[in-house]
Parts: sequence; structure tokens; C-alpha cells
Amino acid sequence: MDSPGCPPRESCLPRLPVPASRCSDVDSVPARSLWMKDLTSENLPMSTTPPKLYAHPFSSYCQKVLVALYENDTPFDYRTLEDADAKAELTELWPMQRFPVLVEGGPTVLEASCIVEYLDLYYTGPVRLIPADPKTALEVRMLDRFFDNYVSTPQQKVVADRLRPEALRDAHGVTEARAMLDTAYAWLDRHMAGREWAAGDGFSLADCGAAPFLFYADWTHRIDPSFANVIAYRQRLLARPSFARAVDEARPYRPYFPLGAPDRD
Ligand SMILES: N[C@@H](CCC(=O)N[C@@H](CS)C(=O)NCC(=O)O)C(=O)O
Repeated sequence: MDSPGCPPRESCLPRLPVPASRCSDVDSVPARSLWMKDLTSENLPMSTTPPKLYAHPFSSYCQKVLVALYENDTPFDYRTLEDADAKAELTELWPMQRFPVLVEGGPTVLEASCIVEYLDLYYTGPVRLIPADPKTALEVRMLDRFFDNYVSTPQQKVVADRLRPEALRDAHGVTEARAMLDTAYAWLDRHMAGREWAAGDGFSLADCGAAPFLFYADWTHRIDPSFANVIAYRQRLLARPSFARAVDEARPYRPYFPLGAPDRD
């Protein structure tokens, strides 16, 4: 949990217990060379052992990366954050202690979108998550930003608020977040008309994020039935084997959902 004096944190799913010192203990931040090696060609390609993924099965940002890994059957060493040792390793690797984090011999790869880009670059499989055509790739990245900033961010705001002590809750911020979700659903409904996937012609990075973000957004702020294209897209994502697997692996952790997990999906 946050320690006094820490900046407010927009928590995601789940909010795992963390050491009280995490935000203030600047001396414990490892030297740059230990936690962030350059992602340059000299440090790559990767080692002979599979990359380690520090992740939790119930976390939306981790599911974004898990979907990418499962799409191409990419081997990896799952360092689940249910494990105390994995949590301690994550603390060493990334002082922000946000997850997922991917470690591959030399480099530490941060941020879910960048991890998916990394996988597409170094573990290229039959499903190209970043299309080879740069113009289509731009569209994919734009939709990826849409789902991150206008679906996941307001969804997390609503959940994070519930975790605050009642006296510190931000009712106005939650109202704004819910309004942003409605605006995002409306925009997406128009965007998805006649489309199967969010960008380009195939399943991509944009869909890797859309899957968990729309999944939890609907739990948090129900998608109005009038947004039939969004609802149909969410169902298509749920039926995609890579995401269905991630959802199944996360089922045991549904009691973690701070608003109460609905009895569906
Ligand atoms: N911008 C990051 C966000 C990652 C993130 O917020 N992860 C959540 C889990 S879904 C987390 O680390 N939560 C831990 C906490 O807030 O204490 C990314 O794209 O990877």
C-alpha cells in the first residue's frame, strides 16, 4: 500500500501489497546500469534462455503482454508476482514496481506496449502485432494509445478511488473518469463499425491492449447496449484463444477486484 508522503498512484489491477518504503527510499534505487541496459543492437539478440516476464495474471497491463506471447506461442519464464521472490526481483529491476517487466539477458524492457513491440521485433511470429507496413503500424500505435489513455486510464481511476480511505475519495474525478469512458465507448462504436479488429486488417498490438482494458472497463462502467459494435468487439476479443487463456488464468483472482467482480465473462 502507499506510504504517507508518496505521490498519489493510479493503481491498476490488482493492487498488491508493497513495502512501505517503496516511494521514499531513493537510496535503494539501483544504479542505471543495473536496471536499464540500452536496447541497442550491441546488447541484442537475446540470450539462449527464454525471457523472464514479471507479471500478475489478474493485471490488465500484464494480460496485454500475455496475449502477445500466447498469440505466437512465444516461450517465456513466468515470474508471477504472487511469488514473494519474484516481487523482490521486480523491486530490484524497476523502482517504480509497475508491471509487466520483461528481462532478456541484458536489457530490461519496461511498459506493456514496448514489451509487445520488443516481442514483435525479436520473437517475430506468424501473427505480426506491429504490421510491417509503417502506415498501418502508425494506425496500430494510435489505437494502442487510445485504449491505454481513454479506456484503461479512466477505468483505473474509478478502481483506484475505491481503494482510497473514504475521506480521501475524489467523487468529481470519478465522475469525470466515467464520462471519459462513455465518450471512449461512443467513439469506439463508430470506429469499429464494419471492422473486425481495431486497426489495420489483422489482430495487432492495439487488440492486445483492447482485450483486457475493455474487459475490465465493462466491469467498472457497463458498456451501454446501444454501443453494439463495442460489445461485439469485446465478445470477439473474449473468444480469441490467446485472451480466453489469459482470462481463464486470472479467474482464481477475481476476488481481488475492488468493485466486486460480476458473475459473467
Ligand atoms: N504504463 C504501464 C502501466 C503498468 C501498470 O500500471 N501496471 C499495474 C498493474 S495492471 C501496476 O503495476 N500496479 C501496481 C501498483 O499500482 O501498485 C504499462 O503500460 O506497462
